[in-house]
Amino acid sequence: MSEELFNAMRQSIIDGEAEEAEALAHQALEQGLDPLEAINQGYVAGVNYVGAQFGCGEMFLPDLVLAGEAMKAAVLVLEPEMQRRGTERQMLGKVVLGTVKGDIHEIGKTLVATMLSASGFEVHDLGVDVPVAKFAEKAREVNADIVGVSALLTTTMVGQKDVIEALADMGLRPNVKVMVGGAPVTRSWAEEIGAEGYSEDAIGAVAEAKRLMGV
Ligand code: B1M
Repeated sequence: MSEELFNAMRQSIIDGEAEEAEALAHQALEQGLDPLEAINQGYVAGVNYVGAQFGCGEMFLPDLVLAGEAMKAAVLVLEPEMQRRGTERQMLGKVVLGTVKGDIHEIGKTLVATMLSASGFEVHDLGVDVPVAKFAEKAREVNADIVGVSALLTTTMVGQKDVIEALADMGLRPNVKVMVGGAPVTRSWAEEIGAEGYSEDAIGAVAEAKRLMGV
């Protein structure tokens, strides 16, 4: 039953049908499905397919745009339930989070924000295309424990290194820890630039943030 729903979710992203993606998200909630499971097994399978087809020239930018819009519509429906299911309510730490300058990919970053906040972190989401200095300024303003930097493009990954340098210039390192992530980001890149945290997905980001807080 849920297999059928996951397939329909995947297809709604491939077709770029935001209304259909949204309706299926409501259906998943009515059936009591885990919202994160719906995202990972349904919708993400769709964006991965579109991304791969785009990568080999079989799909084009408008397809990518529509897939992104459909994915956003579904996540918007599922987010409140993800928040509600967050069980830990004590404040685990403060996280400033954003996607680097020059990069407008927001879906993965927003999922990470939702999962962190559902798990008890106070999250300050700066959005996308965030200038390097803004990460550091916000970290100082809110007395952040962790700065999370997302990058989805090979060309913008270097912005993660720039954020670490900006934090150091403001004298916030090593107290403020840095976590990086995003599709092209690897653990070895994180180590190379001196980021203490890395995760390949939103669930792992929560575990990693807890590790950095020593909880
Ligand atoms: Co873009 N795009 N895109 N795109 N896009 C990719 C990333 C790409 C891999 C597609 C491809 O070629 N196969 C490719 C990048 C290649 C590269 O550099 N390695 C690409 C490209 C080239 C581009 C443009 C340059 C296309 C163009 O204009 N010619 C352009 C760049 C725009 C810019 O940013 N300046 C562009 C634009 C777009 C859209 C705007 C159309 C749209 C985004 C819409 C939006 O976000 N509102 C879009 C989309 C949808 C994608 C794909 C298809 C899907 C991304 C996504 O949402 N994934 C993507 C292909 C792919 O990834 N398969 C692609 C689902 C999401 C849940 O996963 O974002 O990976 P993800 O996040 C995960 C993990 O990475 C991790 O956890 C998340 C949840 O599990 N994670 C973290 C993310 N951040 C983290 C932070 C952490 C920890 C974990 O700690 C802080």
